[in-house]
Amino acid sequence: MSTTLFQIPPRQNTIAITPSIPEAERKGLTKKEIAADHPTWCPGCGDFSVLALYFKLIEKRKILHEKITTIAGIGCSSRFPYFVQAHGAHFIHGRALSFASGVSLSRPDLHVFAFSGDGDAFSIGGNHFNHTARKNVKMTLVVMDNWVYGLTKKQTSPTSPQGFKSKTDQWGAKDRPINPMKQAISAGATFVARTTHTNPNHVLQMMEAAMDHDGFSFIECLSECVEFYEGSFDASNPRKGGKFELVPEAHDVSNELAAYALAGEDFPGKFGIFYKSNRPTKNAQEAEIINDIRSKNQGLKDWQILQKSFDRMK
Ligand SMILES: Cc1ncc(C[n+]2csc(CCOP(=O)(O)OP(=O)(O)O)c2C)c(N)n1
Ligand code: SF4
Ligand SMILES: [Mg+2]
Repeated sequence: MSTTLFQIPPRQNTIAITPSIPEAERKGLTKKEIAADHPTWCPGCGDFSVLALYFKLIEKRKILHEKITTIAGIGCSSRFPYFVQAHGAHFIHGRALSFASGVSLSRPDLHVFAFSGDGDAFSIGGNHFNHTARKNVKMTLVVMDNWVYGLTKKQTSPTSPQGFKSKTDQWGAKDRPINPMKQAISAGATFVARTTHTNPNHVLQMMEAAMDHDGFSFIECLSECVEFYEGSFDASNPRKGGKFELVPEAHDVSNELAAYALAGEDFPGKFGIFYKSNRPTKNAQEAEIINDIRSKNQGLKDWQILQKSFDRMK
């Protein structure tokens, strides 16, 4: 009798990318090639600007198609990966960072970008935010902060200011909002920056700096929800009579306390890089452990090494 039924067929799903042109000579992607479906955001939503600048970043830095991945949770802002014609995932609410951590640790050659809303990142995903930051997993997280739950039509979010009237706080929000910059610094993020969708050059500058950072880089990007919180960021927009002020040149980005003090300024505060440090990444630390174990177990396949450690635990 044939045993074919019980044999595992060879893997069919491994795609070997063997471009005929050497990598250095390949042209980067154009916006036209990377822009996917028509974004379904409301006209005027700040998220359009963040998406356009992400395209610009990919174009400017000539990032190849197979070298970038775009990951998000759930929310208006988290629809982001739908609109990018490249590898990525629109994942579970609040879980973008756990998914992105897996991608980053298993594929260190990729630029991993995660996009979240204030609810996705700091309510349901608050736990993952803290742990990804403290572990310093290499990736860039852009939180498109609109101070409200947009997708579910106006509930109070963790960044909504006190007094904000929403469907969950009809008489005005009472809870003290979290400060994303303070939270990122204290949780251990090694790159912490702030920008706003109304200043495209600055958004691009922050994205580039974040991408070049070896570690968990976090950007809070103010991104107005014109439908449920119109005018929220006018005070930071010179075209609406507000002021956009950069982090002072004298600011020492390696000084955690100075960064914390900047984060504590009243709105609209400052924009730019608040904090940056070079703590070892989770990626580097894991790679070291893996290489060490492999070298002590030469001749064994990875699964045999794993089996050996399980056997030891019996
Ligand atoms: C487990 C789970 N809980 C709740 C929801 C409902 N939900 C979808 S998006 C969202 C909040 C979105 O707010 P935010 O992350 O700020 O994104 P925005 O829409 O404002 O960009 C909520 C509560 C859900 N989809 N899944
Ligand atoms: S509801 Fe708000 S956040 Fe959502 S697409 Fe519309 S303007 Fe943007
Ligand atoms: Mg929001």
